[in-house]
Amino acid sequence: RAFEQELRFAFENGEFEVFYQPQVSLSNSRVVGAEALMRWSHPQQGLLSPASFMEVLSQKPSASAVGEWVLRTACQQAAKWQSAIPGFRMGVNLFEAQCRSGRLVTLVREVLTETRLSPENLELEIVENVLLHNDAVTLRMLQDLRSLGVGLAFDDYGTGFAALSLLKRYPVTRLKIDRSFVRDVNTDPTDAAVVKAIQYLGRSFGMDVIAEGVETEAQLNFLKQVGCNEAQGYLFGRPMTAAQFSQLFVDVG
Ligand code: G
Ligand code: G
Ligand code: MN
Ligand code: NA
Repeated sequence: RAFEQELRFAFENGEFEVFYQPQVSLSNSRVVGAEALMRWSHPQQGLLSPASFMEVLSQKPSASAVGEWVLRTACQQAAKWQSAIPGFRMGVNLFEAQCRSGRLVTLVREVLTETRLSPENLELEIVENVLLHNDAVTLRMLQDLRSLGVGLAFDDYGTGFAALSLLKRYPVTRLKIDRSFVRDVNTDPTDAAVVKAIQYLGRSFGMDVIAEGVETEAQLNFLKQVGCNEAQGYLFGRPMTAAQFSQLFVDVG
C-alpha cells in the first residue's frame, strides 16, 4: 500500500525515465531499432530497473497510465530517429492492464497520429500471460493492432507453457528468444536446441526472430549460424538514455 503510493508519487513527480537498448541486424551489424525500457530514477536509491517494482505496479490501475506514458515517450523519440535511420523500429513493452483496458487500439492509433511515427516502425511487445487468455476479445484486439500496421512481438519467448498453439492463433510478427536460453547457448546442448527450434519455428511461421541477452561474440556467432536475423544485448549496448543512444547510434557522421 505504502509502496504503491510511493510509485504513484514517483510517476507524478517525473521520476520515471525511458531508456533505450539497441537492436542490431545480424546481416550487416547495423542498429535497426531499440527497445524502450523504463527506469525509476529514485532520489535515494538511484536508477531502479522495473524488475524491482513491476510486480506491484502491474497490479495497479496506474500501470495503464505509466504504460501510456512510456508508449508516447518512446514513439516521440522514435519519430525523431526514424528520420535519421530509415525504418528505425521502436519496441514498447505492454502491461497486461493495457491489453485488457479495451482502449489500447484507440490509444495506439492516437499516439501514432500525434507523433507521426510510421506504424511499421512501432513494435508492441506482448508477454504470454496476455495471449494465454485465448479469447475472442484478445484476438480481436491483436488483429486491430495489426490492421493499424504495427508489429507484434512475443516477448520472453520459450519460457511459457502454451507458446506453440498461441502462435497459430495470433497475428504475431516477431519472436523474442528469451535471454535465459541465450546465456549458455555455447555450452548447453539443450539451450542450443531450444534456440534452433525457436528460430526454425519463427521462419516456418513467417515471423522475424530476435535473440535477447547477447553478451559475447561466441553467442553472436551461434545465432548467426542458425540464421537468426537480429540480436539485442550488452554486447551491442546496455539500455541507455535517449541522449546517449543518439550520440552512439544516430548522430554518426
Ligand atoms: O530493463 P530490465 O531488463 O531491467 O526490465 C525488467 C523487466 O521489466 C523486463 O521484463 C521488461 O520487459 C520490463 N519492462 C521494462 N520497461 C517496461 C515498460 O515500459 N512496460 C512494461 N510493461 N514492462 C517493462
Ligand atoms: O523482458 P524484457 O525482454 O523486456 O527485458 C529486457 C531486460 O533484459 C531489461 O531489463 C534489460 O536490462 C535486460 N537485458 C538486456 N540485455 C541484456 C543482456 O545482455 N544481459 C542481461 N543479463 N540482461 C539484459
Ligand atoms: Mn521486452
Ligand atoms: Na524478454
